[in-house]
Formats: sequence, structure tokens, C-alpha cells
Amino acid sequence: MTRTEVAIIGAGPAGLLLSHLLHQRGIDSVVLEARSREYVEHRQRAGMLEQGTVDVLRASGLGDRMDRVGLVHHGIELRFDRRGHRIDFPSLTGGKSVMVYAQTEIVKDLVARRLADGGAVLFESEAVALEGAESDTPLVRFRPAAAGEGAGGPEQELRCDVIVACDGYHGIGRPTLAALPAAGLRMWARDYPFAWLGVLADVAPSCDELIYARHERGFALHSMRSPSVSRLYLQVPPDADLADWPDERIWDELEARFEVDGDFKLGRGPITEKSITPMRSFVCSPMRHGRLFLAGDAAHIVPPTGAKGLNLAVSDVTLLATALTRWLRGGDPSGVDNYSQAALRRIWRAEHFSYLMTRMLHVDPAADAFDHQLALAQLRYIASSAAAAATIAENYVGLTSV
Ligand code: RFL
Ligand code: PHB
Repeated sequence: MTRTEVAIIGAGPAGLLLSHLLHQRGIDSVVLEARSREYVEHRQRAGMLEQGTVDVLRASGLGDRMDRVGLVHHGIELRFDRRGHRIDFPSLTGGKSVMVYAQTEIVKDLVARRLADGGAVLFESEAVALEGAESDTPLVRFRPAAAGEGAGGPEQELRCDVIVACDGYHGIGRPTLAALPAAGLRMWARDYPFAWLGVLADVAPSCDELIYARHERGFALHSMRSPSVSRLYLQVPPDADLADWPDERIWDELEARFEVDGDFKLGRGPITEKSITPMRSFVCSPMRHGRLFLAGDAAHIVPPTGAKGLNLAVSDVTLLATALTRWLRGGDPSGVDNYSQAALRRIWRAEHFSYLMTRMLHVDPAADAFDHQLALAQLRYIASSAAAAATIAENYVGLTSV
């Protein structure tokens, strides 16, 4: 039997950053992660960090590599009607910008830092039960990797003062909370009639800033990972099969959707990774009951069009690290009592923005010509009005107070 102050389920950005922030405040934690270190460090996901996320990473001593290899971006392009329209962030937001730095790199930085600081991050250790949320002695049952093999050793117990489930959308934290009637959990969800096919390609980006394109054939996004690696996404049907998308077809479709009047040439290169992601909005409330807390994707999901998921995970755990420190060290429960409400204000703002961006930029197969014209009218408004552009810019770079 092991004991710690805070048992953290999941070594994604939420769990790892929480463990790091707690360590800096003198609080002990153990992170349990079902997958291998190799797997979590290479899972392709987000790439765009809000200014506030960059500030949190820098302030906690994690900014060195990000500042060396991350790419600061001062705007994005909205592309429709065969033309590009730039949204300039600094002039519309009082000087703010964003950073392109992949989630894989943040996870690598965090794992390296936790291990260098002597932190306990147990990979291939799946939490199978979270017990005693309503008691003063919660307990996590987990199955660690047997020596030399994958997960599957004998079950073990981790006793703690608090459990924080940072175990993503498919984890056990939320179902555990939902099964406690006194928690009164409510959930809101929206599924979209499309998915994203994402690729990573060894080719220099064909643009300096991200391009969000709405085309009659569907949405496309041009992002990047470095001066020599591009990250691109295509709207596809929710039941699309990767087997139907050979590389040539992907490049042809991207080329068609990014086409403009004027010169734009989409560079092609070897595709090194391909995946399909469903699009979903989801929120649950409250994010805490007794001594069980939820943070990040465990409590909420946004469609990636607004680039908010990782940023929300960072803001949840930033709030939680301060609240838990006050509670566990000072006996002051005000921060933990207020956690859910404070986090949910920001979450709902991001939910609304992600929904708006998604509806405006994707082609809903059930929509008619009227809907299509409405989306174009909204895009033209954003392209021609500083007030409309400012609402996109301030949400994209991240609102500090909502
Ligand atoms: P994660 O990253 O899903 O980590 C959860 C971890 O928990 C582990 N786990 C368990 N471990 C132990 N025991 C159990 N029983 C467990 N059950 C699960 C899992 O193995 C996993 O390691 O959640 P976290 O930390 O909350 O982080 C959230 C972000 O990963 C997510 O919101 C973003 O990736 C979303 N997202 C984007 N966010 C942005 O802010 N900017 C972007 O540009 C952006 N682009 C994206 C995205 C997500 C995408 N996909 C694939 C969903 C682009 C895409 C395509
Ligand atoms: C990415 O670079 O992966 C990315 C960027 C912006 C988004 C979504 C994904 O809105």
C-alpha cells in the first residue's frame, strides 16, 4: 500500500501539470497513467497555446524549450469565397498573441521535469476504482505493469487525501462521480455530423500563420509543428474510414479546399501520421464532489476548431493547484468549494466560441443553401468589421476574465 496527498489519474497535460504545480507548492502527488511513456509522449493532438497558457508554463519554469522552438503567431487567416482574410491579434486584443507548440512537446517537457524533480509518474498503471470520495480517506485501486510486461500486475491501493481525475473523456473519474447520487451530476452534450481527418507531413508549411478554410466541399485547416513539419486537417463524414483516404486523395482534397484567386501553392510531402477524430461538445457539472475532483477533458470536451481543449485543461489545473494548496496546507476550503463554479464560467465561454467557429466553418451535410449563405454572411462580417473581428481575436487568444 502506498500513500500520497493527491492521487492524480492520467498523465496527459492536465495531470502532469497539476502534479508539477503541486510539487512547487510543497504538495506530494502520485500520477497513475494507463498507457506507456512512449505512447503519451507521441499521441498527436493540440498545437495552439493561448497567451495565458504560455504565461502559466513560463511562470512554472517550463518555458525554456517552448520559447526556443515554439512559433509565436500574431494572427490567423479565415479563407472563404476564394479569398483570405487575416485576423490580427495584437491590434485587436491589446497586444496579445498565441504560440504554436505541440501538446506532445509539452507532455515531454512535463514528464522530464517531474522525473528530474523525483516525482512519481507510474506509467502502464491503470486506475480501476476510485473509492471513498465522500469520506476523509479516499482510495485508488490500480493495476501496475508486471515487471517486463504490459499492464496487468496484481492490483494495488493508493491512499490519499484527494483524488483528481485528469483521465480524459473516456476515463473513470466522471462515471465514478456520476454514480454518486449526492453529487447531482448534470451533463450537456452535442455531437456534430462530421469528423476531422488529421495528418502530420514532412513538408514546410505553405503559410506563415494558420489557415481556417470554409469551402463548399467542407472545412480544412492548415497548421504546423515546425519550419519543416506541417499539420493539416480535413472535415470528413463521422463514419469516414482511413482506408478510403490514401495520401494522394488527402492532398487533392486539401488543395481544392484551400484554393484561392491569387497565388497559393500547397506544398506536398510524405505523410507520417494520419487519424480521424470525432467532433463533440460536452460539459459536466459539478467538477467536484467531496474529495474527488475532475479536470480537463474528463469534465469537458470542445470541438478542436477553436483550439481550446488543452488551454482549458491548463486553466482548470492552475485554479485547482492554488485551491488545493490553500485547503491541504491552510485548512481554507474556499478555493475548492468555488473550483467548479469558477472553472465552468471559462469552460462555457470556450464551449460557445468553439461551437461558433465549428458551425461557421464546417459544412453540415443536413444544412441547406440558406444555412450556407448565413455562414458566409457571418464570415464576411468578421472580415469587414473590426468589432466582429475583435470578438474572434479575443476569444482565440483567450479571455482572462469571463
Ligand atoms: P488527455 O490528454 O486525454 O489525458 C488523459 C490521460 O488519462 C489516461 N487515462 C488513465 N490513466 C490511468 N487510469 C485510467 N483509468 C485512465 N483513463 C485514462 C489516458 O491514457 C491519458 O493519458 O486529457 P487532458 O490531460 O485533460 O488534456 C486534454 C487535451 O489532451 C485535449 O483537450 C486537447 O488535445 C484538445 N485539442 C486541442 N486543444 C487545444 O487547446 N488547442 C488545439 O490546437 C487542440 N487541437 C485537440 C486538437 C484535440 C484533438 N484530438 C485528437 C481530440 C486537435 C485534435 C485533433
Ligand atoms: C493543431 O495545430 O493541431 C491545431 C491548431 C488549431 C486548431 C486545432 C488544431 O484549432
